[in-house]
Amino acid sequence: SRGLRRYLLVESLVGRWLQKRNLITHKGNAGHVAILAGSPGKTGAAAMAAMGAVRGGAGLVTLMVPKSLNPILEEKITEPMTLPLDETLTQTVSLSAEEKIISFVSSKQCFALGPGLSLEPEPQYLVRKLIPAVDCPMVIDADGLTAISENVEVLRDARAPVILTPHPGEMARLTGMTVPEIQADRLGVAQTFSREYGVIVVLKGFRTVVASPDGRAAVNTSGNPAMASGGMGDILTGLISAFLAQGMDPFEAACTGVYVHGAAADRVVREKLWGTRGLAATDLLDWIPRIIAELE
Ligand code: NPW
Ligand code: AMP
Ligand code: MG
Repeated sequence: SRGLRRYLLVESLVGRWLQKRNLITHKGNAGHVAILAGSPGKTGAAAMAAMGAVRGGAGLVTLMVPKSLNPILEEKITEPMTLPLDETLTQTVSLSAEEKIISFVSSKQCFALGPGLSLEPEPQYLVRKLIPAVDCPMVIDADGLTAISENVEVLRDARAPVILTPHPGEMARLTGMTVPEIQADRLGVAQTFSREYGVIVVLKGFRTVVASPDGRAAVNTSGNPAMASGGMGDILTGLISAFLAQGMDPFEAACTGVYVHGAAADRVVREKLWGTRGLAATDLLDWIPRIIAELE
C-alpha cells in the first residue's frame, strides 16, 4: 500500500534483497560503476569510494579524476581503472571535461559523484550540469550535495533514478533547515525532501533513514559510534553504487548498502575487541564481503 511501507533494516530483511549471484556471472554483467571524485588533499575520498564499490561486488569500477591526480590514484588503488580528466589551475575537474564524462557514463550502470570533489566553482557548476545530462542511475554524495544545495530544482530534471546520501550537515544545506531541526524529525525530513524532488534520500548518522519518493521508508539498525571518523561516508557511496550497478532496485540498493556498511563496522569492532574509538574507514573493506556472504 503506497505510502505505508516502513521497513526496519535487519539481517533477515536485507537477506531477502541480497540474492546469491548466478554461476555464470562475469565482470561484464556484474555492473560497471563510474565515479567522479577527488581533488588535492582529498584523493582518499576518491580511493575509498572506488574500493567500497569493489567490495560491494561491482564487476568493474572506473574512477574519473583531475588529470594531475591520476598518478596518485593509480598507485593508491589497483583494481579500479582510472580516467584522467581536464582540470583547472587548482587541480580540480574542469568544465571542459563535461562531454567526456557524459559519454563515458552513458554505457555504465551507475554514476557516483561527489566524494572529495571540492567546493571550487568549476566542479560545483559541473555537477549541476551533469545531473540532467546523464542517463544512468546516480549516487550523489559529499561535495556533489553541496553543489545541488545551490539549486535544488536541478534534481527535477534528472533522467534516471537518483540516490542522495547526506549527513545531517549536508541535509541542512539542501533544505535550508538547521541540523537540530533535521535531527528532531529525521524520517519526516527525508520523506518530505524525497517526495518533493523525486529522489531517494539516505539521511546518515545514528539510525540512518532511507526514504523513497514512492512512499517506502526504512530505518537502519546497524552501525556504531566508532564510525564517527573521516571517510566512512565515502565507502558507503561506493557500496550503494555497487548494489545499484548490479541491478538492484534503487531503494533496496540504498538500504542494503546502509545495512551492510554498519554491519561491517559492528563486526570489525566485535572481532577485534575494539571499542567506540580508533576505527578507520578502510578497516571496513575486508569485512564487507563477509557480511554479504552471511546475507546472501
Ligand atoms: P557543524 O560544524 O556542526 O555546523 P562538510 P565533510 C556538519 C571529503 N572527505 N551531525 C558539521 O557542521 C568528503 O568526501 C575526504 C550533525 C560539520 O562541520 C567531502 O568531499 C576524506 N552535523 C569533503 O571531505 C576524508 C554534522 O557538517 C560539517 C554531521 C568534506 O566532507 C574525510 C561537515 O560537513 C571526508 O569524507 C552530523 N553527523 N556531520 C579524504 N581522506 O580524502 C557533519 N555535520 O563541510 O560537508 O565536510 O563531511 O568533512
Ligand atoms: P560521512 O559523514 O559522510 O563520512 O558519513 C559517516 C557515515 O558513518 C554514515 O554512514 C553514518 O551513518 C555513519 N555513522 C557515523 N556515526 C555513526 C553512529 N554514531 N552510529 C551509526 N553510524 C554512524
Ligand atoms: Mg561524507
